[in-house]
Amino acid sequence: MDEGAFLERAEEAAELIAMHVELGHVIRIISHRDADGITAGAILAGAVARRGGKFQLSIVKQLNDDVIKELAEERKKIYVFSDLGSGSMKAIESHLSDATVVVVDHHPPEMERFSREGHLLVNPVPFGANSVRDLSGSGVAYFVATSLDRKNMEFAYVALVGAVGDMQEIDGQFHGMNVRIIEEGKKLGIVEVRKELRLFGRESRPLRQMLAYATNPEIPGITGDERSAIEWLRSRGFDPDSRYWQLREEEKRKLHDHLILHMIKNRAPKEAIDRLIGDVILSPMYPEGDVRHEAREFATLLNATGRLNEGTTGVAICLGDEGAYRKALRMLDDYKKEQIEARRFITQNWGTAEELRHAYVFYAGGNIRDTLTGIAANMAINSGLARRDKPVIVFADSSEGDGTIKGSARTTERAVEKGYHLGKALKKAAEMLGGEGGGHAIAAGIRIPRGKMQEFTRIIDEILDEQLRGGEE
Ligand SMILES: [Mn+2]
Repeated sequence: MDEGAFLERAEEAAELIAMHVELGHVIRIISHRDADGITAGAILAGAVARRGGKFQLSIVKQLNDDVIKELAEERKKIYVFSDLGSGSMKAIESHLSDATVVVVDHHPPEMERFSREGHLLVNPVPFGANSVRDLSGSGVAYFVATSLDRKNMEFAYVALVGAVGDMQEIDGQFHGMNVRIIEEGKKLGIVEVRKELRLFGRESRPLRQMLAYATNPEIPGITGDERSAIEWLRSRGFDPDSRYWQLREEEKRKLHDHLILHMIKNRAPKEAIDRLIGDVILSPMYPEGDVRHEAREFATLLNATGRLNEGTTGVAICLGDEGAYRKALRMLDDYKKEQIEARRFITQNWGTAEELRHAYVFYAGGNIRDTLTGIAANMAINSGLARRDKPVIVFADSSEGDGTIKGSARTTERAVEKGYHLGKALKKAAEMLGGEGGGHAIAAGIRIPRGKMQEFTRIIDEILDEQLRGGEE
């Protein structure tokens, strides 16, 4: 990718924001509500504050015409969208024509650039970046922030938490401009990268749960079975109640070796074994055992705040607010319980999933919260309910009680390599069914009227079939 040209664009964005700060305008920040969006919003807000400016920040589930129209009614001089906006460029141009707009994002954009003066797209994709691995929304925000003031390099760790939240290192290592953020963070002494076990729970879970709850990758015979995890650990000389961070370096290495051996013996796929040990991002700003010490746990905490409509609490945590952190820990507890319920539901009812030629479609009704459909779809893949080369789409009734259903589609790198692009597929299906949809090749979402479920099932198979035959965009 052309990093130089991208950084010039980030510089332009910084100049626009700085100018509005000088004019005393409120910088209106709108960011996505996942970990990447929350960190992106926090970095931009922190940068504006450092500059002595005022900001107003909202964390939103998605950007659509209605949201943009509402924002337009605020009549702000400048709007900054982060981790979203690239898919709504035309709507932004038409509804926010009088304002300055900066879109700080990494999703594939509708157009290479805005046609309107005063509207600026900062997005690495037109410069040749891969949106799912080279830079996240928080990373784009980081480069805008560091263009405003080099001191904003102190957000390097927060930016990487966003990247991890978006699973940019899904294959076990970081790529593209993420590497540059790591280097800058290391230089400042606030980021550390270690080759460690990449399972969730390094700081907060006892080993028995770190292994038994492992979903990415799954550990054959251990995932989903805490008793066998305890047994497995004891027989190899580990205390099942200790935490990964408490192990000495040689103990960690011993654990890695045993796990890899176990995976090979149980014929786990090579890609799963490769993902097991890899880059783990830590920050010495926080003590061992603190959720914020490791990027994946930090990202999960932020995701939880977003899903519980407490995204601004997540932003406060990124900006160092201890009270917000305590509050979020309590929320995370509840959130974990819901995930376990969702997992149980999908496992017990997978028989009702409809298996098409190109996808599985599972309808959970009101049994899974609509914000957990993506997690449920990933569970179906990672626990072996679904074939890995076939996308999974999980639907649940909308919590808004508006007669719509919300679906999340998930799949694997392997399926994407075959030619599937879930974001494009759901966007097209939604257009045909009077809903809305879109996202990445590997993960996407859709909302449609409940009565259109049958029709959806029919057309999604055709759309995916078309994609494999390379017929269409
Ligand atoms: Mn993102």
